[in-house]
Amino acid sequence: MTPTRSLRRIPVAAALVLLGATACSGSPDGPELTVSGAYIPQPALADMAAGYFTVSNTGDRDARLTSVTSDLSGDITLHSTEDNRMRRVTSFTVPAGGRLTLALGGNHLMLTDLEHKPAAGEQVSLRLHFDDADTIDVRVPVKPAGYHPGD
Ligand SMILES: [Cu+2]
Repeated sequence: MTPTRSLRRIPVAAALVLLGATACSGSPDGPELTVSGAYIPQPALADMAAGYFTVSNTGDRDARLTSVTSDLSGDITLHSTEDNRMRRVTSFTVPAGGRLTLALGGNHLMLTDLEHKPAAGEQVSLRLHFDDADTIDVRVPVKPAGYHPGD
């Protein structure tokens, strides 16, 4: 029964080769992040603005957005909204295979200590910092007050 035995061995050997190849392939596992749909509504006040965007994670590990920096604002904080009340949080999770959404009425950035009052049509650069992924720079358009994505 030698032929049967050797046939059975082939799949095992092939699987071991594949596992080895994956482990050495040089593309490290981890978060794979992209940012989309970013915008800042033209603020009503001169010293405070909000920011919204979506971070998608096609990687196999969660990432955490820990802070955002910008030339426009000396103080950007992360806020969640529960029962119409804002609460400052220290980070947002971008789940593996999922997304983090910052949107009107929910999670958002709060920009205070503004360099100037941003006007519709302007572009603002934001730098997103993660605890276990590279920083991401985004050019963010300032939209007219009352703008809703999809308008
Ligand atoms: Cu807020």
